[in-house]
Amino acid sequence: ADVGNKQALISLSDKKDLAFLGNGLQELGYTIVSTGGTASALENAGVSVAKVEQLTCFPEMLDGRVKTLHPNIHGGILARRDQKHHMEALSKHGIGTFDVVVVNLYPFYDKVSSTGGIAFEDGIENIDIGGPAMIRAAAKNHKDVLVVVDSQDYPALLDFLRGNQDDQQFRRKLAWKAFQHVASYDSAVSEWLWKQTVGDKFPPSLTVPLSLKSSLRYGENPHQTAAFYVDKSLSEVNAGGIATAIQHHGKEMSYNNYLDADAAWNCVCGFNKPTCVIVKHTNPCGVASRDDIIEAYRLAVKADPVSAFGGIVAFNIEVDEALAKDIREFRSPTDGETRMFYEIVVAPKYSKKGLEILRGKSKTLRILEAKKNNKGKLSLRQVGGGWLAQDSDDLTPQDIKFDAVSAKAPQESELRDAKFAWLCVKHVKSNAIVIAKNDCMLGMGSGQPNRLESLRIALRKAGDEVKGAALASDAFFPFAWKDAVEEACESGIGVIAEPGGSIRDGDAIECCNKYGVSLLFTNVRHFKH
Ligand code: 93A
Repeated sequence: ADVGNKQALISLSDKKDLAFLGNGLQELGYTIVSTGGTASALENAGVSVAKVEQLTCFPEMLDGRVKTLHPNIHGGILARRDQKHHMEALSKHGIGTFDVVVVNLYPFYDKVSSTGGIAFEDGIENIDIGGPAMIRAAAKNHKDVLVVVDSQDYPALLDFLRGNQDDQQFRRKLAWKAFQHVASYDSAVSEWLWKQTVGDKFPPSLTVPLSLKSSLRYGENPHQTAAFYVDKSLSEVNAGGIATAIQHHGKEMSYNNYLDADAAWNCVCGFNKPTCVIVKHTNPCGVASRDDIIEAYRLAVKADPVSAFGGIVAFNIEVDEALAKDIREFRSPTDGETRMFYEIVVAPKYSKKGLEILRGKSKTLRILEAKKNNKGKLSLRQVGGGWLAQDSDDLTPQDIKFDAVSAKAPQESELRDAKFAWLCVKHVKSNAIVIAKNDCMLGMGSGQPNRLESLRIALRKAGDEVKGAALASDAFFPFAWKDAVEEACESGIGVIAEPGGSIRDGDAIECCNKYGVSLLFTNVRHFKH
């Protein structure tokens, strides 16, 4: 297509695919104008380019703080092509129009969240001013200026320029993305400045920079529309968690899949030994740690095979060939026949063979590779008309003292079991009870509106294995202490861990003493509503 004297303005910090873009635009007959570093990179790629200085008749000044902030640049972006006096003003001052603006910004997130952080002054220098000004100007005038902020859009841009350029939808979409890009950038700057001002104290500034990761097929139910947003305040390099997990195989992730995978991943990352966690509807229903991960996997299934069926399986170590085979072949302990079926497997790593075998398990099985969650993150929950904000619950058993308050002190193995149960109970919805022994969950009760019911469910699941096991309760036993503590003691529990702090604590201790059960107070509560 003959484009006459069309001009493109390119200024990029991230120069990924710049040669592709530059050559594409040059082939289409565009004159390219660029800032210093971008111009050099284009020249190296064999693309002819004019420097911004040639248009502004001004050198880049103040260490680059003022490069493109000039009427000869902004006039060329902002002029309304359909307004005669705008075009006359441009020609009076010898300013040419820009038809395409491609800009990405100083890598602020990556710099300020790099390990070890950076000096305050360096943070300030990484705040891009000229870039957002160009992006905003071009996005405002998107009717006549195409604005691109993401290298993934280069092919679509070139295709568009080769064809019919009247598609206002395409232009609007780019403009939307441009403002999104600048808004999330400014949020990250503001969030960082707030932290520099108040430290990690609450409340946070709550300008969490979000960007749309994907729209989802539907929400919790098929009649609800839904989408997934990622937190951009973490640099792409450092960000852990389910939002940045790589999906190697399987059906598209659903809203509920993300919730459940997140719960499983959060839980399994809390363990140091090789561990398998199985989650159903956000609750861990099987957890086991073993040096032999296959054994851990089988024990986690065995804890509650009915619930584990159709669940999410998470590991904190690599899934290798042998483990993958076991996941593929293992038959439900319920009937010894049916092969276990899962929605998702999530792990930090897969061996080549392991991945291949899991892919063969089923077409739909979602296989996720995730990085460890970042600690100290803000946790947000929506309520009608507002948001609740809190720190994430990052306490581990290492941070907690388990005070023996009963006449009988726990044996070393009982204390280990209590800590394991405690690590599990934190991830179970309140009211939460977990029964565990020998690094293995035996039963759990979750989400019941009274603790006694959760306890009964957990006891029933643990069955005969409850003898000598550890029981953890996410909060203290209140008025129903007698029923709850007594039922636990009667069932043969060896040790109980609970926060303590009830006015009836004395009764709980007395009851444990009567049965010769050890009682540990953690002084820490792990509600999860
Ligand atoms: O320091 S700035 O805020 N002042 C400006 O006038 C300006 N113009 C473009 N930063 C500015 N830029 C940014 O420079 C762009 O957003 C881009 O990220 C970067 C490209 O610089 P170079 O081409 O020299 O590598």
